[in-house]
Amino acid sequence: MSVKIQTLSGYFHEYQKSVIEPETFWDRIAETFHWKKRWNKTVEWNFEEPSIKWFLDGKLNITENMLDRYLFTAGDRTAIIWEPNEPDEPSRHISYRELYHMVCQFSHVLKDLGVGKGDRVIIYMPMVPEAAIAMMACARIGAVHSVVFAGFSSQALADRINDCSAKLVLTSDGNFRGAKKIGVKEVVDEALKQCVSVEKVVVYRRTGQDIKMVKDRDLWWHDAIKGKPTEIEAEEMDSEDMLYILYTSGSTGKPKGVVHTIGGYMVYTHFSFINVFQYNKGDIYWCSADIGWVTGHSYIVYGPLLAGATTVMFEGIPTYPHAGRFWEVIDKYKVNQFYTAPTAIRALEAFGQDPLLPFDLRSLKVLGTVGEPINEEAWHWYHDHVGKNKCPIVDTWWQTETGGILISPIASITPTKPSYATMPLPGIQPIIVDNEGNVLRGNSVEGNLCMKYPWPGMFRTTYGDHKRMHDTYFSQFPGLYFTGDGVKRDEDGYYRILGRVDDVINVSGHRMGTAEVENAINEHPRVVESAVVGYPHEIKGQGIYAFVIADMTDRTVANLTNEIKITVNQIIGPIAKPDKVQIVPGLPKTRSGKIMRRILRKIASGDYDNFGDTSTLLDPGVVEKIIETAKEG
Ligand code: 7RM
Repeated sequence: MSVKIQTLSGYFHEYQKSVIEPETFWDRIAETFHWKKRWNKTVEWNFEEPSIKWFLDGKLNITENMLDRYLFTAGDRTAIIWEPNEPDEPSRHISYRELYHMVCQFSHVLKDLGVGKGDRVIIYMPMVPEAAIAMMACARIGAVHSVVFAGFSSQALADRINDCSAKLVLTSDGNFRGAKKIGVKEVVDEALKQCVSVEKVVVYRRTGQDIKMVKDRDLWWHDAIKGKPTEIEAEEMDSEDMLYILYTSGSTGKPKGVVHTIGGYMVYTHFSFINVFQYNKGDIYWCSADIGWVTGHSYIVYGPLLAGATTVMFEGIPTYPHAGRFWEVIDKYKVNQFYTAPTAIRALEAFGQDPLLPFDLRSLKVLGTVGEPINEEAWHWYHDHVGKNKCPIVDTWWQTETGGILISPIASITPTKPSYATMPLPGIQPIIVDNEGNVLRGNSVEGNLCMKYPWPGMFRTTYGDHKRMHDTYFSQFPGLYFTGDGVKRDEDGYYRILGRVDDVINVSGHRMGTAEVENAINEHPRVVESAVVGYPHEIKGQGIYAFVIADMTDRTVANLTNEIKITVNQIIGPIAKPDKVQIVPGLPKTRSGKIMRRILRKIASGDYDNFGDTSTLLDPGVVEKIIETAKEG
């Protein structure tokens, strides 16, 4: 048994141990896994380069700890329950034994297609069990997966394929999402026009729609697995070998490939999963995220399957065919732990309580939230109407880079407080610094959230560009990992995440770099310059507001703003489409040419006065003009 916290004093006790003797603390947890060879050293690190290594020289295969481990003791236990988009379509229950065989079989497919240890495989698939199977098959043979959210455009997909020189793409014909049927393979075809590294494409049939199969390049999933053996030796991997790359947005440039390695990620996702959710054997756990995001990686696939859990995978959306769909699924499978995002909670809250009435939701024990700060109103609605006042809410703060949850209540153990992520998990050492890097000690302080000690699940590099990792996260406050979030530690020592302090905006829990959206807008031939900011949005948390200088010849404002939205949609995908585009005569720039985003953020949020010090503005008149058109709507 791993370390599982049972009481509040137990939490404080483990926390103390983890800070005083981190190596002993993590050794004890790591020892509960199956290693082909034990590690020689627990951790070796410095946050200057940075260089982070855990469980050095340990040899293992993560899938042996997810599949083989449960084969004989719990082979018949359900590993994955898959709920399709359409409630009438049959669901799928996949046992640990079946999952093991499916993963082994697909591992053979990968090998036979020439994929080997260290090769990169892109997974651009809808929410079907085969996507998780593909991830594990990669891990089984030592290949590195990079899942790309199936809502991203062909350009975004091509950028990711090229950044990691992937050899293989796994995809599907199409994707069912609500009332829509979306082409997926056609996006891959378009992307691959720009990618030379890809040799083969394997296509999982989901919608049955017509697609084009390219000769000698494309093959069907069901043909590929035919006759393949259902056993395969798990490749012996080093703790610090790459497990996966996941692209995420930052404040500058193109998305970065966040790299996670095997040993530490395994230990941390398992540890955080069983503790935060207080998962017990036999529980049914459901995380409604998409596997294209880190939450899907750590808390649909890796964490739960490492724990021998039953994990629900949902293909659909919260509002199809009706706004009670989530509650219907919870009752259908008697879900015990449910994990979703504030944006989904707010969207469902808008439908009132009627959609909840037909469902009893009595199976629920724990409710989780992740992705963005949860407002108090949404917290209470979730707590009162979904949890019926008897389920603790775990407000879990973490990031793609952290690999797993760092600050969160432990369900039923940590007293909760609406909108607070509460306290760090054992092994996590947060520190708050002001903008000059001074450490803010004690309680009732507010500043930049950093970490001063590594934890096993943290990322190791940004793919192909280690300097970028240093510059982005380890240079602003030397010796610390800077998260990019602002935080308050209140009078009780509880942490409340205040949101990003950099140019990253959080739209429905999805991270977007404002620079990334600006670059896409600037691709429109009429656009001269643009500035993008976030503004408060009732459902999405933040909406995207674009201020654009453009050549208006033969265009109406309506035409042009619409074209700009379409451009972003094509270049990045629907999640990046600006909610508002305002054509402006100029941008508020300082004499040194820097855009004063602070002013634009105020205007975007509908606040038109008190801009503070604007003395450095080159042309203060431009602000008045922007406000004038903003008011016109
Ligand atoms: C897991 C995930 C990370 C950013 C992070 C925060 C925000 C995430 C919470 C939160 C307040 C939370 N990974 N964030 N969880 N803010 N409370 N419980 O979301 O890489 O996509 O985003 O999301 O700003 O830095 S992510």
